Amino acid sequence: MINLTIDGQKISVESETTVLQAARSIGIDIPTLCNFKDFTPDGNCRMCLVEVVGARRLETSCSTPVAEGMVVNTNTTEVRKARRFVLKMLMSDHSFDCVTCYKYGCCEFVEFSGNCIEYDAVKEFGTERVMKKPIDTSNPFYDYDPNKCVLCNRCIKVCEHLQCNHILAQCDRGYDTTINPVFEIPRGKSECVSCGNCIAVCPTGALAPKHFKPFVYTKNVETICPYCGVGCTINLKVMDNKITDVYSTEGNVNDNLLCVKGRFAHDFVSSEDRLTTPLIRKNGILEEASWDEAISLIAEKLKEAKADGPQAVAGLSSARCTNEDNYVFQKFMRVVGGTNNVDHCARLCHASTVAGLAQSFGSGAMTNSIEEIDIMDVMFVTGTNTTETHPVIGAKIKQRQQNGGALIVAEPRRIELAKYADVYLQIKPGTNVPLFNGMMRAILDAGLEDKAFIDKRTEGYEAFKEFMDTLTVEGCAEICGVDSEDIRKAAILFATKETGGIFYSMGVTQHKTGTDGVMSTANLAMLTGKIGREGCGVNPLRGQNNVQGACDMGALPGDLPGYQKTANPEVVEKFEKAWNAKIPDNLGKTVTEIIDGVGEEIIKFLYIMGENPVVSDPNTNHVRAALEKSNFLVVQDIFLTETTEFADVVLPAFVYAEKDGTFTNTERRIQLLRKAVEAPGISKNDWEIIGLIAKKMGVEGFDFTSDDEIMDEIASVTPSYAGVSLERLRNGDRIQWPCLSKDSEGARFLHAEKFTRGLGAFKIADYIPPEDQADEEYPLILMTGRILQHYHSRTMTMRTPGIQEIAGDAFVEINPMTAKAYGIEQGDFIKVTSPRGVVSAKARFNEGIMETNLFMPFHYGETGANYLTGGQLDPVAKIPPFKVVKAKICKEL
Ligand SMILES: Nc1nc2c(c(=O)[nH]1)N[C@H]1C(S)=C(S)[C@@H](COP(=O)(O)OP(=O)(O)OC[C@H]3O[C@@H](n4cnc5c(=O)[nH]c(N)nc54)[C@H](O)[C@@H]3O)O[C@H]1N2
Ligand SMILES: Nc1nc2c(c(=O)[nH]1)N[C@H]1C(S)=C(S)[C@@H](COP(=O)(O)OP(=O)(O)OC[C@H]3O[C@@H](n4cnc5c(=O)[nH]c(N)nc54)[C@H](O)[C@@H]3O)O[C@H]1N2
Ligand SMILES: [Mo]
Repeated sequence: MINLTIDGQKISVESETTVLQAARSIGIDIPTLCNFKDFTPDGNCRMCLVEVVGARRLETSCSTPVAEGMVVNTNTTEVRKARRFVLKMLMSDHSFDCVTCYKYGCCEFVEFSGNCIEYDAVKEFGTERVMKKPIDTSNPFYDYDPNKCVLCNRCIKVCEHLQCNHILAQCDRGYDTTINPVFEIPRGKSECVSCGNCIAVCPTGALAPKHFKPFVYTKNVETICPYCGVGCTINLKVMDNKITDVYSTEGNVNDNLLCVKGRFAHDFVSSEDRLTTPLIRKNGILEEASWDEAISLIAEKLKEAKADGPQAVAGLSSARCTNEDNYVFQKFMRVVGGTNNVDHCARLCHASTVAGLAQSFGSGAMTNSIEEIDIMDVMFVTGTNTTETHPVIGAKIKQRQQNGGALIVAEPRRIELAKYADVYLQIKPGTNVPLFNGMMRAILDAGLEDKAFIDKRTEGYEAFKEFMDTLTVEGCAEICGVDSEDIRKAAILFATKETGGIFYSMGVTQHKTGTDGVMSTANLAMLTGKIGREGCGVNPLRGQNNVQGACDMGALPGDLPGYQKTANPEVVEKFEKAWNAKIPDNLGKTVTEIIDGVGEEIIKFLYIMGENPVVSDPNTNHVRAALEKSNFLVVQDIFLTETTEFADVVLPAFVYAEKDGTFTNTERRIQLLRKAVEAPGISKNDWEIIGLIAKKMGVEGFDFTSDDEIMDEIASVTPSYAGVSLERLRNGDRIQWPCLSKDSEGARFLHAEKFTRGLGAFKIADYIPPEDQADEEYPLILMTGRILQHYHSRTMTMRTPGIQEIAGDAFVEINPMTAKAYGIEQGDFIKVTSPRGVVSAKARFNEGIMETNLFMPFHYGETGANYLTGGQLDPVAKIPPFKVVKAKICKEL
């Protein structure tokens, strides 16, 4: 500890502290512009000058370390004079068009200037230079006005240390200095990912979104982002019932970071295309109808279908909707529909995780918290393009890597994270199981298994070890198409670090062997004792904003809320009592089985809430043919979609910004939505609509009047949510399930003392090749997935012009060598054919993809990759093999 005196107060602080930090720790405020989270304190703005007694000149407190016996004065006449000079210089170069500025009413610079009237700083250096520098308007979402820039470098720091994109630097010298992408490439043409995190930290309006409304006129509402499962907190600025801007704040899951969708893609909320009234198909055309008509028709058709028995009714719930919506939906299906045929997109997503981790650990959820990334010594990332699909988690992984964490990446494509990896394994698609087995073999060969952990916490090790003894690292490496030495390197790196986490997503789950892949992640974690401790765990990154919640709420064919099994008579009895109704005890149908059932005309009534299976399910030709035959289809959405083309009734629902209620993010955190705008037309809350149908059917138990009431019922029947209430969340409690009581905050990481199932189970998973193998007719393997800018079937993202500008067209990623062999140039249309269908899209060259592979995003409806997908499901999880599709290509003439 170091002792010093600041403004007459004696304090002692840690030795690494700066004078600025020391002063702030005792509540002395020193003005600064360039200081940002104490990153590379560079004394750049010189606002934080202080007097250090005995020093020859004033020192910048942000870059001066404390020293024993130091005496500091922060507010002397000389200090004030110096700060006044700094401010005068900055003001002389600043364009003061404040009333039209983005930061009008919330400008840190003006705030200082205001405070610094105290410093008596007036503009007295002339203004000829002001407003002369060209504004960079090249980015579709935001502008940079160098005439308002105070060169504080915060944007450079956020890009470098938090987003870890490293594109910005000070360019030019003296009065011409600006901050730009290196080589002064315009932002719109640079590697900028448009996260806008630089806007979030800019003290002035130099960085500002296009089309903003000044802050002072807006209402600000804090809620949760509706896109991916990270669950970022966003603040909506609302004016005239429209979201005019989104900003982020410190704290919360995302700690001020957002991605391009979270910050800029909310135009869809107030889109003219929103559904505003119920629609009923009459003579082939969807016509406006009243709620009464629509609800009566649905109730009548549901009664008819029920007369055919419970197999005739089915529902797809929604990971886009709240916990409250999902709870009410599955309860409706079971109590009113009399069926367990209820499922949702998790089936196409992390069904393998739910099935696999349930067998290995007893529960299928991310075991760590996002914040634990900061303390992981090694991160093993596989089958997740994290920086595009969970961008804020991707940024945190990059941050940790920059701060000394080791990184292993195994991916068929050289994704962004591969750039930073200590070991990058470019495995063939469909070879996750041999990759994990090879790593585990290498760990056993080196004697690095955690024997104590295996003895104390696991079972099934003997048989597992026997199986491992039949494998060699070389044999596994050959299947994966990588060097065995690289597998060894990765294995030893993972095993020898004290803490470490595995991160995975669709590249592991969406295979015929998805469940085996997931159990392999669990095997590796247990073998190395990297589970159940802080900073150690298995982390399936859940995809949708509320897919964790939709699963938790029991929108699954074999699970009631809280994964209580429909097959367990005690569970069924408990719910029958709670719901005062008979409920089915069988295993219902899954997403793909439901679509098949509709095609086979076994299912006569299908209710889809917030899903777009015509774009997102495998084998689009098959899905279209099935829905063509549908007897009665209800679609409850916020837009007309490819799926509503087949609907008999379309119901208009509220969207996230119009809702209260909760989403549960990927780290099991239950988070509160707050209504920000009024919904269009006569649309209604999702759960309210379901309640109306139940009422029409004469069934009680659905007359909820608020999300609070629904969550109270959820808590009463779901042990892991027992302590949750909306009131607690409103009061600022942070809760991650399992939350067993009202005074519990839940668990930061899972399986601490024991696994949910007691002992962790080693599971043998041998390599089973994917169904689709390249052959003479189909010589290439196509993978499908996502890109940063678009979200699934694009109903939301395609309504943001900037997103369309960057990512308007469908494309096929192809290695330039492969393209050359087919005479294909960048931008040419490629016709891609698989055994299931044909689509055309533009060629996009990517040297980071193997010559034998292709990659297509599945976002683009008409040219959708899902015309090509299909094939054998994983036998346990029933997930389709979206990641391995055999294909042939030719240049489209
Ligand atoms: N921008 C954006 N973000 C999203 C979404 C979105 O639509 N857009 N959707 C959300 C949802 S619901 C989900 S589930 C997540 C999905 O997030 P991710 O799983 O990260 O996304 P994908 O692009 O489907 O697939 C990830 C990677 O798997 C790799 N891969 C393919 N085959 C294999 C293989 O055999 N082994 C391994 N190890 N890797 C393989 C691909 O190269 C690809 O880069 O994203 C969520 N976030
Ligand atoms: N080829 C290929 N196919 C895939 C995948 C892949 O990697 N490759 N990934 C799969 C995965 S992981 C997933 S999760 C699925 C996603 O598949 P889907 O869930 O079908 O895709 P979304 O486009 O997200 O559909 C959500 C729908 O809900 C609507 N919506 C949004 N908010 C609300 C709301 O508050 N209320 C209501 N009622 N509706 C709302 C949207 O307008 C949209 O129509 O796709 C799967 N399909
Ligand atoms: Mo997903």
